[in-house]
Amino acid sequence: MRVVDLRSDTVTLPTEEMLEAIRTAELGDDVYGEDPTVNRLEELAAKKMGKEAALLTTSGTQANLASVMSQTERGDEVILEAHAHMYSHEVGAFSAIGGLVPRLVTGHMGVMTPQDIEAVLRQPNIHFPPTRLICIENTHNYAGGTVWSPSRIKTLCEFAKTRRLNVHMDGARIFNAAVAQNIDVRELTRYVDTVMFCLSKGLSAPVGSLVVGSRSLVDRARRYRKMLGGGMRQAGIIAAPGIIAIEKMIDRLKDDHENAKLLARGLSKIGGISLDLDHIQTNIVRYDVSGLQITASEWTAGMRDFGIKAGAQEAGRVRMVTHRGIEKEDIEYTLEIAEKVAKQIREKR
Ligand code: TLP
Repeated sequence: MRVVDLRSDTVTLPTEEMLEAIRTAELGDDVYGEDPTVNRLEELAAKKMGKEAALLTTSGTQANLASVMSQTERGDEVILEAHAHMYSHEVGAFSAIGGLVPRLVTGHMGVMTPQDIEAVLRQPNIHFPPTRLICIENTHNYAGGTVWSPSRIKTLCEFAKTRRLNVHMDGARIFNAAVAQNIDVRELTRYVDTVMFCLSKGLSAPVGSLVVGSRSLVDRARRYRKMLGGGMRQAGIIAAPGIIAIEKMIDRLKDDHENAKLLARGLSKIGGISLDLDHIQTNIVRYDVSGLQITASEWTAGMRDFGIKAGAQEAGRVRMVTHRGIEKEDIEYTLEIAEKVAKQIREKR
């Protein structure tokens, strides 16, 4: 059966060139700082993001955690958007391991303004956990891959500095945000203190994420990575495909964005499915099937019978993510099946 896997861009497999780079990578013990391939990746990542230093981690979750721990003490309060991945999808690591107290702010399409944050800031008081950090997510996963613009980031970070708060950016898909806005990624990283980004999503590398920031923050994050069990030895086998991901896999993200728009336009025409086309800015398509009077998992089970894999979320929310390996024809096929499944559901009622 033809299979179209739209659950996530994390399902992408390494390219042939990546596999060859893994086989031939120069290796050493990275806990001693002696893996030349890891060192090369970290230098490249820091330069690409316009920061002093970088740190390779095992996953986005570990990179986010090491980043926030390097800028906080246990018992501190951290401001996050209400649907932030760090808050909702990282097993509570943030509180369970970092000892941090979340303060949630509802943004608009994943973006928060200084006014939104001002509204939850309190004067220092013996009763309150001290607020230390603001976390932003670019692109914002739950809002449907929506982007923060450079000016929104600048405004927020300038505000944060006046309140002596640091800003961490969960940039798991930061290159999608840069490509969608046709800008250099440094426009998005310039004002924030730390950024994490993933090699293993749209960029197709098999494993790994990076933390970037000032030398002193990255040194602290390196200690926390070790504490979290992320000190790796011959990690050059992870870094080698990561270098190719950064050097060669960014420009093609625009194809994923075009496919996402095509998919969204098609889905929006199917009776019973609703979605807001303004939210389709990168490679994530979130839509609601409640109009068909079914749950998201009933919908994804119906699609799966025809080989189309999608992610079911709460109530009627479904997510599809475009990535390397998904071509225009796969989107057309997905739309054909979606129409067929929707028709079957309507006829059964
Ligand atoms: N997101 C995954 C799942 O966890 C949902 C996905 O398929 O989208 N920040 C953001 C914004 C993310 O989307 C993810 C992964 C992470 C952090 C965590 O990265 P990993 O999975 O490498 O720990």
